[in-house]
Amino acid sequence: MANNLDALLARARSIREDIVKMTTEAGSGHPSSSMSAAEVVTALYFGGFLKHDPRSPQWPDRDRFILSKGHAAPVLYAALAQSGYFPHDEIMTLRKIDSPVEGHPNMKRLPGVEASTGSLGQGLSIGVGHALAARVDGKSYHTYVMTGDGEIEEGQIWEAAASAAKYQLDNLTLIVDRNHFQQTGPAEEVLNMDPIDGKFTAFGWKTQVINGNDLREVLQALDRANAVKGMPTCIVSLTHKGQGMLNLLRRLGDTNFHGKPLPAQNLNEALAEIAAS
Ligand SMILES: Cc1ncc(C[n+]2csc(CCOP(=O)(O)OP(=O)(O)O)c2C)c(N)n1
Ligand SMILES: [Mg+2]
Repeated sequence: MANNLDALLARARSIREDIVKMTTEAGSGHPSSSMSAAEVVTALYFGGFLKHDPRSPQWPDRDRFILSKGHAAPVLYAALAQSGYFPHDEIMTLRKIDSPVEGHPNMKRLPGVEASTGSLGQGLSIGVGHALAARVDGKSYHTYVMTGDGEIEEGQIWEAAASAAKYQLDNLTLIVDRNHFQQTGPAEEVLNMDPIDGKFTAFGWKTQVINGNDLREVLQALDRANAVKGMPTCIVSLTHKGQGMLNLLRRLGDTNFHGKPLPAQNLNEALAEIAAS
């Protein structure tokens, strides 16, 4: 387990490096939104949770991961490329004309992308559909969805939450990336959704609140989610937007840094901070 944990921590660093490199090269994108989610995505793709086969992206029995906060596409692209879904150097074509590595995930153009997302609020409904389909088809795959904490202000999230509880979807796990910021400022100030876990509990979900930038806690939470029967699970994942380059963001005077790539002159500083994390 210790060796495995070290390997996963190295993987999370490598994913963060990819995130800052591809967004700086693109000159646009959402590195801070991507970096808060690195431990969860690392645990899913490399920690043994997602049953998947990069050589067979449409394998019917695969587990699904739906990145509902589609603007955090770089964290998904890094995980998919490092898993072998497409050549790793393609991440550097992010947001370039004609590249399938689009600003938001496009399931029609890139293998491994389960849903075309970016219009916030839709991914949990898609996840409910997959989870219900698994039941209808008699399959045992698990569906994971990640939303942002600002994103859960969308009404469609709560329609999906009510449906998932009604149908007792214990094959569905939602991770809310609680990084405390959304586009225009602190999430709690724009529209306070606290208590997030209390709301999901009231909707009939099993809930957990964890430090989502602590890989060990993430692994334990995903394990516990797998053991829940008769109801869906929501993991409120307390994270930092820009985790891995927080010192740099503080120095730049913007710890939200929403939708901003790092300027090229700050890239090496970010990479050094990631390497030391
Ligand atoms: C329906 C919809 N409205 C607005 C936007 C523009 N938008 C993109 S990211 C974002 C903020 C999302 O905040 P949060 O869910 O907390 O994600 P974070 O970037 O903090 O991970 C907004 C408003 C969008 N993509 N979709
Ligand atoms: Mg947020």
